[in-house]
Amino acid sequence: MSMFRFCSRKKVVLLMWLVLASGFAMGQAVIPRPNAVVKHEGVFTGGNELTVFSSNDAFRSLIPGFAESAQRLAGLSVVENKKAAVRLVHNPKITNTQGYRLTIGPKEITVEASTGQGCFYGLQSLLQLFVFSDTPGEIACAQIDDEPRFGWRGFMLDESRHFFGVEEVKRLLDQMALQKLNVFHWHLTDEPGWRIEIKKYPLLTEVGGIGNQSNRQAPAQFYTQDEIREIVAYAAARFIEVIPEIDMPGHATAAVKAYPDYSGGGSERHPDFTFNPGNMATYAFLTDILREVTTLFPSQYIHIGGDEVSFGNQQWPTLPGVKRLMEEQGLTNLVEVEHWFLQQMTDSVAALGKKVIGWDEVVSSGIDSDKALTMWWRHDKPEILLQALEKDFPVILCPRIPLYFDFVQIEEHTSGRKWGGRFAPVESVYRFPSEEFLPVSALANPKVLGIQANLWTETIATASRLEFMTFPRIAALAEAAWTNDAAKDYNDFQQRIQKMFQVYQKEQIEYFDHISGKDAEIKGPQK
Ligand code: TNX
Repeated sequence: MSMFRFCSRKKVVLLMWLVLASGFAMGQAVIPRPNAVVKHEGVFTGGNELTVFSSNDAFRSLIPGFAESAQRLAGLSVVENKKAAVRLVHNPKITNTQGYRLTIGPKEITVEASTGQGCFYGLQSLLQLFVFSDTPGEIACAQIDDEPRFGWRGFMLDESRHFFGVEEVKRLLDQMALQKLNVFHWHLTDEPGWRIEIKKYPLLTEVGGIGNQSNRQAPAQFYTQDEIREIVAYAAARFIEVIPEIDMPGHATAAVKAYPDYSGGGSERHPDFTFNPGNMATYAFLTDILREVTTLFPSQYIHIGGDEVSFGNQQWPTLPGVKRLMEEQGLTNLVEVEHWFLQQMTDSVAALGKKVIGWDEVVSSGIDSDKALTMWWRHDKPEILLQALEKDFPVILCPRIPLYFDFVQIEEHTSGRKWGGRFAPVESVYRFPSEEFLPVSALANPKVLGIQANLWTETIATASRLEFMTFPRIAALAEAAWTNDAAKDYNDFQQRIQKMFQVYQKEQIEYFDHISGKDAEIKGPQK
């Protein structure tokens, strides 16, 4: 009897613990996990209708977007009403421009922030609480004080290798916004295709837009300038900055297919891979292009690539213009020519009033770190990251391992990359950044502005495949970018992500269920 009683008490304790734990998880079913949550007694019960109000114009302008998402994801109808349950309040004391305070009382909810962006993030947290609630319209009382670990929380999409189009990009932006990601880096030019309309050089898209990684003859696909503006505005409404990348002097194949005068040749594997750095007209051509690009993107940055030039600069020494340039400038090898090219283009970009972003190859190019930012991608070269920081470059961390989403997610996946047997499981994305992936001294360096995942699409031909490679790793990325180590907890994330799977299902987003590990097909959808 007493033994039985002991057992049952143990069971009761266990049960209570489970209820508390699930309540705790429920109260915080937000991704990325907020940095500080204090739970209060009681629940807010609003039913199916939620009234919202703000006397601040910037905050008020966020209500329609919130209403649309709340309807779609939580079945809540949001109406603006002066006597509102949810109030959006301007609070200048919240010093982090991306931070917010969300207070949930039994009758009233307030979102406080000092900027529209902070308010938007408070609303995303609130939205998720409603979406994940088991009883519609009901959420636990709490106070959440939250701000991001990193100001830059990015995602890159390569649309040169394969093109996905406006609707898919908007779907991605929606998901980024829900998880508080705020930079969309758009890789628009590369070997297979040029994807951005440039009025002054129409052949870039008419000719350069033809083909993709799977089919060299595919009809031209690209974004018109109107479509670019539409995407930039769509992103801006979600506090996402769009940064275009026009890759140079390598990865230029599509451009020089359209305008062969500017070709610097290539290699057997990468024919016509480069722009000609010895032709002075190349600089005017590229500057014209960048000038048009700057009119489309309000970002202070333009990404000019700068990566992997050695894949196709073998013909440079044979070009008369390059020989002349080397003589005149006293350049002794091809790397110096490449650096000279990058210096010219950095100055062009500076003259256009923008800053350059370059892949980590630019760190040793002699460009001025005041005019540039670099993205550390070569995970096997930690010394380059340290050099970048020593030279005072602002840095974004996006090392292949674990932040390249064209790498597979589990050993058994076969379509996608591996590097010396390594790949990019959800958990490793979640653990980033840590000593496991980069030198300790870089971890706490304020020059590191943020982190980013990059989705290269050589092996990704369709939207469903794109989504399969992106979800749920993008959620792990968002938490890695937003949440401080003290509040990060992978086991807890594993609980919350299952709620997020329901959102993916609702939105018909293809995703990899890394928890059950089961897929319709273990390789993931090929189409
Ligand atoms: C390296 S990252 C590249 C891309 C490829 C990618 C494939 C970088 C700057 N260059 O051109 O698509 O690897 O993982």
